[in-house]
Amino acid sequence: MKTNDKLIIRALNGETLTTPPIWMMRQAGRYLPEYKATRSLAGDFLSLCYNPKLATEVTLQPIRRYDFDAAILFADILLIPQALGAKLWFVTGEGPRLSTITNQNDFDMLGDVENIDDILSPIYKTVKNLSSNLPDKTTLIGFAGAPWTVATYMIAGRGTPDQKPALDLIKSNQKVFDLLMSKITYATIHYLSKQIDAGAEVIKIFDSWAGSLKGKLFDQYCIEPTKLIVSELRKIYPNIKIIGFPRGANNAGYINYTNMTAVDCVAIDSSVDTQWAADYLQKITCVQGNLDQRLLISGGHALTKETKRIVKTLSNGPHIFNLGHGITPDANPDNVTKMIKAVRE
Ligand code: 1CP
Repeated sequence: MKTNDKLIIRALNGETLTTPPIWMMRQAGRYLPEYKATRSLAGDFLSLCYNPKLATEVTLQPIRRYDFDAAILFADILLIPQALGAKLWFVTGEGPRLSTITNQNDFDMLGDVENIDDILSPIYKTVKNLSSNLPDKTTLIGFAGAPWTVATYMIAGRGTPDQKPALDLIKSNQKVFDLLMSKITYATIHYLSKQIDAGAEVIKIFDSWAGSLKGKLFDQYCIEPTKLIVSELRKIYPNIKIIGFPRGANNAGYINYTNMTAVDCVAIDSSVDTQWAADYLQKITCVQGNLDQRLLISGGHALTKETKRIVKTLSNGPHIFNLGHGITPDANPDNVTKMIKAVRE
């Protein structure tokens, strides 16, 4: 099937479809027994990311089980910091840890953007594998973290509830903060170009912590770097489709982000009122979202009802059905089947 005939691409081209295409953030993950089995074969999470054969396998697992309309490359947003020379490891049950960047010295220790492929080339191999192994109708999504979200981890050395270390660095040493943002931005443009060269048909930019940027900071550090990434990619690949996810932005933030970055689709989290999204966002772009991922733990009638409500509310414009955030390890795989049935029937 030609890329333009695939359901996800049709929605991204602005078409209103009778049944929205569907995929799920973190669709390859710990809620699936087959994922856990492959992950233990790899040894640990990072070894899995850098093993093209096994990363291809876990990307394909949710496609086989659920027949989603898109596959998302199995990797992580924190591979860019690692490729730039930050130390990265995962603490079981806690999450990622990185060496921190808090001053000019730390920044100077980072490597050159030109050398990131020394670390990242296995990821391009995975994309290439996927490109030739996916079912004909399935769209291949590549991704990266947005510079702000990636910077919050590089500065704090871990995930934080309020991104305070990064917000503090903007105040205490904006020069180093800006240098870091710029380096991440150019590394991301390069990384995403290589994913597209290898066969990614759609790119998603995850700004998971966009919500902690308020006022002018949101424009400066969420919108501006994303806009640059989008425009640089389109110079090389005029037809590439891009989904942006400024999670936690307020309504005005979502609208400005959509208008200013020129993404083809905006992904909304579950705190966004679906009717508001239909009335305002969907008038200017394709909307992706926004089922509360917690419903996949509890399931039941509430899951079916809420799924149908979202599909109906967004049925008058281009829509890609998805969750408001990633599926959690305690979700029940059978509830995913239920959700898909509610979307497609
Ligand atoms: O133990 C394990 O198996 C690791 C769990 C896991 C998985 C499955 C991590 C660690 N990352 C991933 C894969 C992943 N991460 C994908 C693969 C594709 C898919 O969706 O199936 C993607 C797109 C990501 C993106 C990602 N990583 C984001 C952005 C999206 C989001 O969830 O907000 C972020 C913030 C990360 C960082 C990260 N990686 C892993 C964890 C536990 C975290 C979050 C840490 C924190 O809470 O701050």
